[in-house]
Amino acid sequence: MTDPRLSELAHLLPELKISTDPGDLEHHGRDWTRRWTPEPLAIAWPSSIEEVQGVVRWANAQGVAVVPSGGRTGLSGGAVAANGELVLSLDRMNRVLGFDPIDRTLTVQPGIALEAVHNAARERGLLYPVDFAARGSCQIGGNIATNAGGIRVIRYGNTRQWIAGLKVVTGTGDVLDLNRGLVKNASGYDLRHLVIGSEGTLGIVVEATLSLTSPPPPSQVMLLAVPAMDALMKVFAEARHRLRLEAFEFFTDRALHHVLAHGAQRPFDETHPFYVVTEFDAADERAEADALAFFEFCLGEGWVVDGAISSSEGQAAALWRLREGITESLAPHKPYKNDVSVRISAVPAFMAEMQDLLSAEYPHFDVVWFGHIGDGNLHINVLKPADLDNAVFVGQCEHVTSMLVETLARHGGSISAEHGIGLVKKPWLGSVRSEVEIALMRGIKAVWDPNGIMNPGKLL
Ligand code: 2HG
Ligand code: ZN
Repeated sequence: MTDPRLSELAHLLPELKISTDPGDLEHHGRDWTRRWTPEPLAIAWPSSIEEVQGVVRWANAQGVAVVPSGGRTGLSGGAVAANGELVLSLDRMNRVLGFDPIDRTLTVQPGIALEAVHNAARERGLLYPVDFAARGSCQIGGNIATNAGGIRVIRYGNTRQWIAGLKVVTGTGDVLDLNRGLVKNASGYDLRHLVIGSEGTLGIVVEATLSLTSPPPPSQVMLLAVPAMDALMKVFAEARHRLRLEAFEFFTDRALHHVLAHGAQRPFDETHPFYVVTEFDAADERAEADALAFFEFCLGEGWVVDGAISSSEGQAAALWRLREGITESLAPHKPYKNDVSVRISAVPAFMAEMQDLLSAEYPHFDVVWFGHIGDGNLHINVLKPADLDNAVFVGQCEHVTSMLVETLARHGGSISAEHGIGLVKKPWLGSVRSEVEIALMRGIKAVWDPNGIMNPGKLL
């Protein structure tokens, strides 16, 4: 350890695992964004709350910035360390600490993978319902820090809804024990909710008590081919009316093109402008008959032109793969990602306006739309043309983002629906938050983290 600051840290916390190995710095210094070159000072892997606290106190004393680091599956640069920060990895704090069947809560350390939380809940006959494609790699601490959403928000809401208690080490190194699993607690500002979605800028989540719920009845998955966006919204309204939805997602023909090129199986002989993947309760024959009646009704109205329904878990997984495989299939094309939201009813007008702007200004771009349309949350990935210089591409994409911002403003939407602000969307925070709001956010940060060591440069 040649850096005297790190020698001091090793001296203060002799059990703390620290690395300055170039491979570790490279690996842990970035998330799924690839725009910044990782340059952390070191990586530290605490294994207890006391060690996290010790690191934060050391960081304050030494003036070293700390980047909290989970599964690093984020898409907004929230876990990038490109300025000599200490990356504080929660990988070693990955255990289930307790379960209470009366409270129906699971208490976990922050470094546990979302999928392990799902499994732990299932083993106890219950469900932790927040879910998305990165479930195997992302960690619950990161889910909380970003208030992660995903594919079942339509039924269960965002991560925020499932956090009954939080232990947090603040930027001053204090440990807070927030809400302690209480269902009711009318005692002033709910600091737990301030931490949820704060992107590591206020403190580090070191323990979470998660609410669990009853597992849903058996479900079915339906894939629908849809000729137009207006029709898709009618399908959505009808589905919400007739079925008990778990998910309602969409993607375009361009998205399907890339997933198929990546090895997924073609669902229909013909191609169609839009596709819907929807999952709904199908507990008995009556529910299955309702689903069929819904499909036939949509077909009769001309809102849907083809469809497939799962009759086994394998088929359900294959249909989901068409939607969940999109991000991975786009990755080789170095996509510039946007994650926006508008009111559900505003989706068709918003999309049409954006598509007009894009085809007028950037007709050569392959723009892939998909996402959680049942939440009004659209992912817009612009793929880099192979022959275009990367810096020029990023510049043009930032212009696309400005066009998005203007169009979103007309529709009262948001430039970040579920991926957070991080580094990527920071220049546009002012498009969704007023000056007064941002000043309040800065004031809050100054209280929680007076030396500005917690994930500096992200969000604010
Ligand atoms: C999803 O919904 C994720 O699949 C990733 O939020 C979206 O890759 C993206 O743009
Ligand atoms: Zn998403």
